[in-house]
Amino acid sequence: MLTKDECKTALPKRLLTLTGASLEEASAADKYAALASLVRDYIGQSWVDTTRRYDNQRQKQVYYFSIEFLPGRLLDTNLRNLDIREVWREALAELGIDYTELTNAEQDAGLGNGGLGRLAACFLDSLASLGLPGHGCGIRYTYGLFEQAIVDGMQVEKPDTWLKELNIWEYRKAGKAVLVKFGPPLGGVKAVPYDIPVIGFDNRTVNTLRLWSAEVRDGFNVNYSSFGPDDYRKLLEYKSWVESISQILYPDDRYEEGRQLRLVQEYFLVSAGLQSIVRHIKRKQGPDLSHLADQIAIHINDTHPALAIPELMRILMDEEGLGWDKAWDITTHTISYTNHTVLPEALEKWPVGQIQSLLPRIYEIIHEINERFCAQLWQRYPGDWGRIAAMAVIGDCFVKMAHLAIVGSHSVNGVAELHSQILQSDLFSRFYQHTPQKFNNKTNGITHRRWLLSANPGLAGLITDTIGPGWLQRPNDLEKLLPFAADTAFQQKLAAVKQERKEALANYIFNKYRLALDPHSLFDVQVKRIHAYKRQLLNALRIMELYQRLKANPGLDILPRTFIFAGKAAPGYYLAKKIIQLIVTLSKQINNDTAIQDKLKVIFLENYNVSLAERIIPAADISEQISTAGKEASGTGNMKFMMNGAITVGTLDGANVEIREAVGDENIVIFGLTAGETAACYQTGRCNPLTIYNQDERVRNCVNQLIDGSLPVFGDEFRPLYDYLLHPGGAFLELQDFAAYLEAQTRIDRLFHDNPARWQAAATNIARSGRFSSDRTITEYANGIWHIHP
Ligand code: GPQ
Repeated sequence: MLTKDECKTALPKRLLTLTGASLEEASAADKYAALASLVRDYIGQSWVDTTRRYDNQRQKQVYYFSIEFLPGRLLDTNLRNLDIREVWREALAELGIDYTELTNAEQDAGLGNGGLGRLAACFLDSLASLGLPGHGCGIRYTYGLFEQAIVDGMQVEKPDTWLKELNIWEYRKAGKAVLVKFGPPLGGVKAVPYDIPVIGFDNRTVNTLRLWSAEVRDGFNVNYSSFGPDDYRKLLEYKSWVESISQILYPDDRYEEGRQLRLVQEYFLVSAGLQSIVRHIKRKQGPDLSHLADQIAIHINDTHPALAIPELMRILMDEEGLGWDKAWDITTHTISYTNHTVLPEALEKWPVGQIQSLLPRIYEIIHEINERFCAQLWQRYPGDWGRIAAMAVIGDCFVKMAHLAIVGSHSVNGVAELHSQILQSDLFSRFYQHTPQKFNNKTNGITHRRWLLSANPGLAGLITDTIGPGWLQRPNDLEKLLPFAADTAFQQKLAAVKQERKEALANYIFNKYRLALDPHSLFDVQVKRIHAYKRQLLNALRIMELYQRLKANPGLDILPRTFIFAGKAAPGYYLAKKIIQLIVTLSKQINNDTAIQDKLKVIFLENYNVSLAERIIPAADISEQISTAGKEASGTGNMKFMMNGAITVGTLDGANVEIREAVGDENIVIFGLTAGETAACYQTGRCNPLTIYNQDERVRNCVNQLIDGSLPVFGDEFRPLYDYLLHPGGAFLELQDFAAYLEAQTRIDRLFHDNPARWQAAATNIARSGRFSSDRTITEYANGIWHIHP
């Protein structure tokens, strides 16, 4: 066990060797680097041991393939999981170093856009913490998701230079590089793995997140001086092409543009990942791959890694000499697939010509998969051309990646009950009829270690004082809080913890934006990617309505509210950027209006990322989860808020449905059309927003403000939002749900007026949040799909 004195001597030493700085001169970033580097030493042995244990026991291992991983900062989590956080805190304090300042000096690892990438990070944490043999496989982007700044009310993007400083957590494994064969005549790209340890919670397990970086292949530099100028130019072109592959994360959330470089990234990831896995298995367990599906499982996080299917076929046939049937049997039993959305613009399809020219052999295999699949369908549904065309992997000159993923895997799951039902009854209904046994649900989860223990230490402490520490290992034990939910003393402590988090956030906001918030107002929060279907616009409209009402009647009896927004818009997503501009405009208008006596404030926080989420979520009173029913596959922010005692105002969408089941109707505020009703709206086209605009004066007043000059902007800035809202059939039913949303807000007001009921609801939310721990989710994947064991 590490002693405090050892820590106190080790840090200044390491600081000196690593950064050349003394304790007095060193910056917070230097001190962070020194401590992280010591932690890195500390886990080395457990990491090697874990790998050896898996290999020696020939354990089945899962590889989670994902184009995004969004872990955020790692130092605090790692210290905690290794159970050396307290000793280090004390040692640092005695050295005169502030622990929080040091850990906050770490750059976020932001290699993801939002929910999908953050889910992958939560899953890795749970795999390691449950002692399960499971690893991540992704891309080491030189630039992660852009940094967002708000300038003149508008989003501007700046590059995320997270690798500018040395990345302490990664180990470059040059000896484990593989060659990915594709591209222009100079052919072949070297894929170099960078391994990041994934440390389990207090269990000596260290798994691996392997991120691949593209480099010019070996021998590239040899002899080029003897080349003619044209050859030299070609070489430089090749070099810059290669380096572009792992350069940048595509910032388009749930939207696929069909860009060639993205396809290159997808193939690069799966080819490098599969080659290294196959090589490892052969080295450790011999050359016979006919039992591969019992040795490993490969999971594809959405369809971005779906080329794993033809690539594994290629390896098994072309490199290992297996025949089609055997290779197909192995491939389909190895691979499983999760769908994360039903939005049509997010469903990947690649033009045949694009795949064919970049990856001729892979295309051949996809073509053959399609031929055989269609022949099978023809046997089963003779003459049913319509059905076969709708299910084909290749159609209209496109390769449909979801179809490829379903056909080539043994398991297909959605990420919440409602979402999985929609997949079965709607989006993939024909596939469900054809192979119902493949389909299942795995409701998402979040790691309670980061989102409660670490983000909200005050609340975690209160919980442990009340029910003991068992919930850390068994999150369902949080239910032991239920008997305390109505207990006045407990409620007061809960209120005090929330107040403390709100004050901390208010301080942060004041220091950064010079805006003073009332920490006793209700913090009403919507933080997530900006997207039409998530309906930040609906939230903005009701703020406009409330503001008007308050101006008309300054004596109105409302609880003061602070509306907090944060989230990035895809750089090319015009409407989403307009929504940000509207929110910022409202904040200017409302925050400066003395007539309403500080009863309302609006703020848009820049550059939402994991570490900002860790500040905001514990401070929230109200969690806005208001997507159009049927459109949000699950949502995971909803779970983080609930676990921190916020009350959800939400539609019956995604995992909100299950949150309501868990907490009961009196502890959540549900409103709006159901998924069945929104589907009917879209189908019949009978939900014309104009009808509502004409009927409801409140709707008309708010929508008109977008164009009638009442907002403090020059010109017709918000006409596009106005047109969007009134366009028949186009919008996400904002106006259809508007009245219900206002009514939901009065219910929330009523609940928050009644202090005991409000804190009972908060406590119940926390107590029932255990089932949304990713430990539960991962246990279900491990038992139901991957068949792996601790
Ligand atoms: N999700 Cl397809 C993303 O964050 N990005 C994507 O490209 C796609 C889905 C989200 C989805 O919208 C949320 O409802 C889920 O909770 C989340 O994935 C994780 O499953």
